[in-house]
Amino acid sequence: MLGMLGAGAAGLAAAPGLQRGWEDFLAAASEVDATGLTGLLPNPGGFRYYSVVGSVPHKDETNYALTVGGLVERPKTYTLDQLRALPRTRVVHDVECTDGWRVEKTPFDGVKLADILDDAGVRSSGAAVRFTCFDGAYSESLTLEQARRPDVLVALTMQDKPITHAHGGPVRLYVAPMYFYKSAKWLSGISVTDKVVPGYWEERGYAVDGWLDGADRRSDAV
Ligand SMILES: Nc1nc2c(c(=O)[nH]1)N[C@H]1C(S)=C(S)[C@@H](COP(=O)(O)O)O[C@H]1N2
Ligand SMILES: [Mo]
Repeated sequence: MLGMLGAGAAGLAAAPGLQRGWEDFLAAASEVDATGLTGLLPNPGGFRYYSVVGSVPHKDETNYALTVGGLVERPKTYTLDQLRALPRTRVVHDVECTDGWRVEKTPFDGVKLADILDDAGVRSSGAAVRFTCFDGAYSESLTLEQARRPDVLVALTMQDKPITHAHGGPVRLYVAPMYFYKSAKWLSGISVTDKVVPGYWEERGYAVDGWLDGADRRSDAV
């Protein structure tokens, strides 16, 4: 671990312009950090980077795809350009992880999940939504009522910049009123189901309803 930190610091000193390299390094260090040492590094904006797998393929406009299926009338696959062309919504909310860190007033921008569900036409048997990721491991879930909130986004930007690979780009889910584990990174699949299928951390003890303290749980709340 210390070897990795040293190599990263040396790389930064040699090439201070390589922001993306530094972010990827921090992401990798954060994933294997059993010591908390990466918390001492200049972590951009107060975020930690999480992944449940060691490496995730990079995707961009040439190979990204978001598949929408399950209990819908019109299954569909979006390219990144198609997603970017849809009407956008900006949500500013505090991000909070169950590990205790938070980043206040973080802007996210993207397509309302509700719009994507409406485009697909949810069947009357649909009651929940399951999200899958191109890391090949993570998954998440929401009830249909939660999924239709106006503050739940298929996000394309974070802090008004394209979502970086380390933060789950090019496309991640953003569920503003819930703990950040609900905001699946590297989003690749949206499937309407007849009941909630617990996600990766939910199978390991996290609450399926990940409401933040003080969240307004009414379905039309923003
Ligand atoms: N695909 C995927 N999405 C994920 C996770 C993950 O490990 N893999 N971790 C979750 C958790 S617990 C948190 S706190 C946030 C962290 O997002 P960040 O790495 O952009 O800070 O992503 C959430 N979404
Ligand atoms: Mo988290």
